[in-house]
Amino acid sequence: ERNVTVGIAQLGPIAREENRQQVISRMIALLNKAKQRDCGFVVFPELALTTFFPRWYLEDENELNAFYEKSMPSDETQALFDKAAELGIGFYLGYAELAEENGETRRFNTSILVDDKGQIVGKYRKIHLPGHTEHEPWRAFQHLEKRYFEVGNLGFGTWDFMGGKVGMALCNDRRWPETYRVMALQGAEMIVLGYNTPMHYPQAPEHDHLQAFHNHVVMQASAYQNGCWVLACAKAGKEEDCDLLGQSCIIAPTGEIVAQASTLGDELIVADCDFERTREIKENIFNFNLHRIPEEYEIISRP
Ligand code: CDT
Repeated sequence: ERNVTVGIAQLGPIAREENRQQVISRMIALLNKAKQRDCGFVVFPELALTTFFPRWYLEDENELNAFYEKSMPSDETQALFDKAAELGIGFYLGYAELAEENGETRRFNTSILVDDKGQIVGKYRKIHLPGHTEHEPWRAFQHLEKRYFEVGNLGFGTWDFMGGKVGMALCNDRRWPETYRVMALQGAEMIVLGYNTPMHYPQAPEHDHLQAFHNHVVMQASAYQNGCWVLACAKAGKEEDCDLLGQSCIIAPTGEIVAQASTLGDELIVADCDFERTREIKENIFNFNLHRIPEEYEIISRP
């Protein structure tokens, strides 16, 4: 048995005016609850430290930059790292990253894995960026991820973490089968992700009522098809004027949801995840070595 007790720390809405310290105190309250329930690993959402700012067209660069982290941990985020290390809990955290690389300023939608001693052991930069680049006033709200972030340049990785092989993704990545398969081919047993998903889809509002279904259908199918645990954490509820989907969940390698949030606020859900359970699938129906026919999939990797 290779078991980790996982807590998904769903966050309710974060107001535009809420500062890092306020958000981090909410996250620390969830860490304390997680400790009471014996969690060794806690998952926070995508862009967990701020409101989902890509919903606004921001022309003032200083205003935009205020939503990004220039270092991790920083003076403001150190308290989260310290508390988690004190409690002996590892965590996944999504945040907006402002990086200097080769003398250039770069922006990424990023997540990290932090071990139970407070050390960053893995980093991922979101690859599938949804939305648009220019201001589109016809929309009820903007979704400017393609303006505010570059496509991640770190690939889909996996890390030895909490006794298993763990991979990371962010929000829109979870809708794409390639995300999971590329990690599963590197041995991933658990795929961890955070999301901010508006209930309203401006391009096809007739799909608004399907948001919750689409969220679960892609993740449950992908957990099963890759024999992986999937841990999914929402930022939920009415954030500024935008309704965000909740339904954070823990999905077993069989595709079954074993725990699900039932509010749109700050909420912890917990489940025991045994990495060995991935074998039920990986050694049988989706035994890659025995049953994949990769020579027939070549078109998938063409641009
Ligand atoms: N954050 C994020 O990636 N959200 C998208 C919204 C839908 S497309 C505008 C998602 O895939 O949930």
